[in-house]
Amino acid sequence: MAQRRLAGEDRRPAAGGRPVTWSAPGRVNLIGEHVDYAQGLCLPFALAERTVVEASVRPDGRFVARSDAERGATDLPLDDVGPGSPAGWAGYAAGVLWALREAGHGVGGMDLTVTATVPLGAGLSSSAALECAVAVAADDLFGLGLDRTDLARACVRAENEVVGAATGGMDQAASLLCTAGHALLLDTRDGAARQVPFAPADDGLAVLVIDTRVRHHLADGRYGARRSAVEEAAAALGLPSLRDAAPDDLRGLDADLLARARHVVTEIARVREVVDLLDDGRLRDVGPLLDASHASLAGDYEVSCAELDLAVEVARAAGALGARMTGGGFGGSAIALVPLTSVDAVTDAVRTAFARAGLATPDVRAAEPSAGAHRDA
Ligand code: GAF
Repeated sequence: MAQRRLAGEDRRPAAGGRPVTWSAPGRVNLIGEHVDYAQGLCLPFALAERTVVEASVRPDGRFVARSDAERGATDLPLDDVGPGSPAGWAGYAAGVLWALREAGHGVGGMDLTVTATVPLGAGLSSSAALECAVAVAADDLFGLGLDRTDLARACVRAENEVVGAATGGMDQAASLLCTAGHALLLDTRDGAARQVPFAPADDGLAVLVIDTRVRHHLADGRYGARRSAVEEAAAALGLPSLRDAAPDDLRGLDADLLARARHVVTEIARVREVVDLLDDGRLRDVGPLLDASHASLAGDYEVSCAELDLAVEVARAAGALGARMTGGGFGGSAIALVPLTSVDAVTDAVRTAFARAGLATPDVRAAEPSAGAHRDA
């Protein structure tokens, strides 16, 4: 499906021409969970699993999309794309074109065929991967010349306004800005990003991703309720966000808001500690911070579930240096930092524990810090 890139062809519209492909990765977040809508710090890295879009311009101004995961095509005039339309997975893709047009960019109809290796609903950002692949395709096909921050903004608007999921911006930034061999230190207050060298295998380690196969849906109420609580806590404290709140500042909040706010404040502090350790070449020492993150997400933030807790607990008992849920939670995936010598033992222990509990077999695989969105060669 991928075709060779010709020199100087990057921004040439392909109207009537042969289709080419763009792709964008899913991500795991090493730490900094549920803080991106509180102007916090996150530390995601891109997965090798990607969503590929074969795309071309449609001179008739229609948006037509097919996916290998669905029967049939979505086909509507681009003028009919907007909040709630089209419904379902195509809204993430069409929504990007809508957001680019809303921002005043000259985007027309597009034909898309989507093939994904990012598992859907696994908390690994399959939605952002689709949005970002479409964004880089549109940028190239319509010669927009936008930078990645502008593209990320359009992807977030697609998700917030067309799909109606009130997510923050971490996943889109990760999919567009991550580079191979690095984690991305993302400051969601001002969008500043720094590439932090991250190559677990060089330290004899692996980051295992354990997909519990419990599927979540971020457009449901629980994610939005957490976001509202965090905004309410900041307002009660008279702050624009919880970014600069200290644990002592939270006194006076009622018990529920206090717990939610305490997660955000402590999680941002943990990101700083992990980055300091990585900068010092001490990846082995981040395990306890991953554990503390999980405890905070499960206890104070209540976004874990029995299957994620089981994966984390069993991975640690079998030799992981630390483990936590990753992504939005309520299902999806956990990560475990594991010595290479213990990868098989941890994998087997998790699978066995799930089987004993009568649960579906989790998918367990090592994550390789990979490249962000690009046009395929
Ligand atoms: C989901 C959201 F899309 C992100 O914006 C982020 O809030 C994450 O959950 C939790 O850290 O992936």
